[in-house]
Amino acid sequence: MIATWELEELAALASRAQRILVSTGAGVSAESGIPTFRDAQTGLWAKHDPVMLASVEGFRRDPATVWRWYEERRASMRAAQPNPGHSALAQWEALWTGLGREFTLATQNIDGLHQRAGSRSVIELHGSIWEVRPDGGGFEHAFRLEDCPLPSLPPVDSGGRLLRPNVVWFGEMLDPRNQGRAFELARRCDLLIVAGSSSVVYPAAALPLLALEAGGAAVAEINPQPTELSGLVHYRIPWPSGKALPELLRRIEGHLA
Ligand code: BV8
Repeated sequence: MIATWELEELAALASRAQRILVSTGAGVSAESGIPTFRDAQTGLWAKHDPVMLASVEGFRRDPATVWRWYEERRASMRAAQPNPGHSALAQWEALWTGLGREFTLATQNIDGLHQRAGSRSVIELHGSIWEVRPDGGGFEHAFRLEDCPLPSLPPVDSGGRLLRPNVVWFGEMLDPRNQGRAFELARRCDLLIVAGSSSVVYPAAALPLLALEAGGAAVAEINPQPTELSGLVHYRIPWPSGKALPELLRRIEGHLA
């Protein structure tokens, strides 16, 4: 199987990497039972119009409906468990930290499953479904609100101000601290892996392009389906991340032994 040969080459290279950036999308949480956005049958966007729901306009127009959608997702994310792909990334980070090397995760996912699996160095590019902030307030006003179900929809703060999910909606800028750090890591890394992303949504999708442009990194993609990025990467592992990541880590450990 071609993937095994590429996996072995990637593992040998990864075992020598000093600064790793892994960029994850909804596909990494798919094996935890959380629907991705694009899968036609189960995709979130198949049933809803993301611009209607994951946008400021949609929220301002009907905050209760948007909150019902987020409440539904909070419940399914709360019930979900990290899968072997999440665990392998957490173990890999611990291994690299122990070796005095750098390992950072930049995720488009808002479910918090990377942190529940034990990952520490996580940049939540699109925010967190477990955080809220006053509508109109900046990222610095965010705070955790993990009650599930929420006491009232839409939730308000003690001053009666409407609260919104602390996520990045379409047409909104990312938290510049997160975007700046992820972009800087993409330019400096010597290995960038994109796992479980259709690489369609920007600026997150720019990370592998920045690494390729900087010229110092090997770039790999883990995705059962081809994407816009597939033709540009050095390694492509067409496996589910729950299978590819543990197998990759096992081979890396073999090279380090
Ligand atoms: C911004 C949080 C400045 C909310 C999300 C035209 C061209 C280029 C860009 C634009 C454009 N027009 C507008 C834009 C900008 C826009 C954008 O990129 N649009 C796209 C659709 C073209 N971006 C923005 O608006 C961003 N802000 O740019 O600000 C600006 C301002 C104004 C105007 C212009 C620019 C903000 C984007 C953030 C939106 N928020 N989420 C919430 O979740 O509720 S996006 C959301 O969808 C996710 O966070 C994620 O980013 C995206 C879905 O992507 P994926 O995670 O990749 O998931 P997807 O379902 O697509 O793919 C899953 C993949 O997994 C598949 O490939 C599948 O094969 C694979 N898979 C499945 N199972 C597995 C698997 N892989 C491995 N293992 C498995 N088991």
